[in-house]
Order: sequence, then C-alpha cells, then structure tokens
Amino acid sequence: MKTIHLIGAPTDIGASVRGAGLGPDALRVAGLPQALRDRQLQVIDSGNLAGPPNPWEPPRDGFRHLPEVIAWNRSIYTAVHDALTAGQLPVLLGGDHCLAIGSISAVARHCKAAGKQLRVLWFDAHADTNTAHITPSGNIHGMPVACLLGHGPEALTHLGGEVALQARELCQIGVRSVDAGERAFVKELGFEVFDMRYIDEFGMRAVMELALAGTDSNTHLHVSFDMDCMDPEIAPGVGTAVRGGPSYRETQLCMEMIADTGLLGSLDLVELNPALDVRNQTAELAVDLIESLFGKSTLMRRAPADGP
Ligand code: Z70
Ligand code: MN
Ligand code: MN
Ligand code: MN
Repeated sequence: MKTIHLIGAPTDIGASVRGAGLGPDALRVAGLPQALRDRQLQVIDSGNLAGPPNPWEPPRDGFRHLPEVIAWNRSIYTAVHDALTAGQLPVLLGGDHCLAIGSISAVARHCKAAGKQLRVLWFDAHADTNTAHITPSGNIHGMPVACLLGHGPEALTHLGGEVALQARELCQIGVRSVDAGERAFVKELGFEVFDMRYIDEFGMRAVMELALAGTDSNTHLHVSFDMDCMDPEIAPGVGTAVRGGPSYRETQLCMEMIADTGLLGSLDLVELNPALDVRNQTAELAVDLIESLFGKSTLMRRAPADGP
C-alpha cells in the first residue's frame, strides 16, 4: 500500500456558511492519522496549507471570493500533484468542496502523464454543477463539477494546463438537491448520476457495481466525498444538510466495495463543518468511513466475486 499523505486545507472560501475551515483539525482530533497507522498504513501528515482568509463578501459577476478560491486551489493543485509524483496517495482534508477543483485537476494531470484511466466517484447531496450564469448563490462550492468539465473561469478550468475531466470519467452518488438551471446543465453535460431515487429503487450494491464497472488494474479511482452526502441524522456537522441521504450501512458498503477494488488513488474529504457538529460525531463518522475505504472490514467479508 502506498504512503498516505494527509493535506489539510482549512478554508470555507467557497461555502455558504462559515466553519468548514475547521474540518482538518476536527478530523485529526477524531483520530484520523492514528486510525490509519493502526491499520499498518504509512501516514504522512504535512499539516495545513496556508491561504487567504475568508473576506465574506457578496458575489461579484456571479462568483463569491473568486481570487481567494483561485489562490487556495493553486496551492492544493501543487500539494496534491507533488504527493502523486512522490508515489503517495493524497488525502485532501477540507475545507469546502470548491477545493476539489485543485485536487482533481492534479489527479487528472498525473493520470494523463502516467497513462492511467481516471474514474472520479463524487459522493454528494448536491450536483455542484452550477456556473456563474445559473448559480442561485455565487458560492463556488456549488461549481466544482462544472469547472472540472471545462465550464468556468480559465484560472479554475485550466489549473493543470487543460480541462481536467471528460463527462464519462465522472459519476455522482447520493444526489438529491439540484437547482433548476443546474438540472438542465447536468443533463446537457451527460455524466452519470445515481440520485437517491435510483439508490432507493435499485439498492446501493447495484449502484456501486455500476459506478465501478469498466475499471481495471490501470484505473486510478478518485473519491471526492462531501460529508453532506450522508443523511443529516448521522452527519449533522455540515453546512448544507439535505434530508433523505444514504444511511451509515449504505455508505460503509460504498467504502468497502471501493476498498475491494484496490484501485483507490486519491481522496477528498470535504464539507465537514465542526462549528455545526454535535460532539465531533460527524468527524468521527468520517474517520470510520475512511478506515473502511482503506480496507477495514469485519470477519464476514467475502471475496468480491462471491455470490450470496
Ligand atoms: C447550491 C448552490 C452546495 C455543497 C451546497 C448548493 C451547493 N446548489 N454544495 N453544499 N457542498 O449554491 O450552488
Ligand atoms: Mn459538494
Ligand atoms: Mn505527475
Ligand atoms: Mn454537498
């Protein structure tokens, strides 16, 4: 197993409420580095990146805090790319979800150079596919998917020199809150979305089998995990809770099925908001999930090919 490199990005620069900037340290307080070391994994925690403070200004030309969002994403791009180049598995500890622009741009660049196929699994209650023209808020954490697919300001769409993703490389899981203009744009872009209706009808196992279909030993799996994906009854520590999300067991199954592939190459853990949490339980939940993602399982785990 590769060395895991924890990269903290303590900012809520793209969010609608303050507090996600406290996420990296809440994850450390919940024991993330030690939990991974207890699994015999090598862990480097290089602490938190620095960046501009949150000026808490209204949107300008459809964006809130665009210069600051660009600055944060540039430093994340560099840190994540350096980790990948060193053969490590970068884990971005957010911070809000606008930071996935930097991390996934770095992952995409690395995969192109290494001749690897990229698959991004985006766990979220939201589609995060707004642009400056259709956003109801101007908050850039609602725009990273659009930027990664080439729709946004050049400074965010070309962090790695070219557009990061093709629609076929991206798949969303858990979506249940999409704005009106955003909905049309998601359909136009054409990436795969397993929304809550789909999960309810077909079950999480079927969803994950489809989400992982077509991957092989040359695939780099990137998981971009927005904590608001989960049902707020178990994950209250998020800025924009939406009821009706996946349960603890459903989400654990996702993590376990990803772990079984052995293809995980990088991770974003974002939108944890300790200022809204209850006794750090959402951070502790995140640690549980990350342990499963890195292979923790019960005695009953079967080989993936085994039937019931
Ligand atoms: C809304 C917007 C969003 C996360 C909220 C919300 C977007 N669609 N994303 N929380 N992670 O303002 O664009
Ligand atoms: Mn998100
Ligand atoms: Mn590289
Ligand atoms: Mn979200």
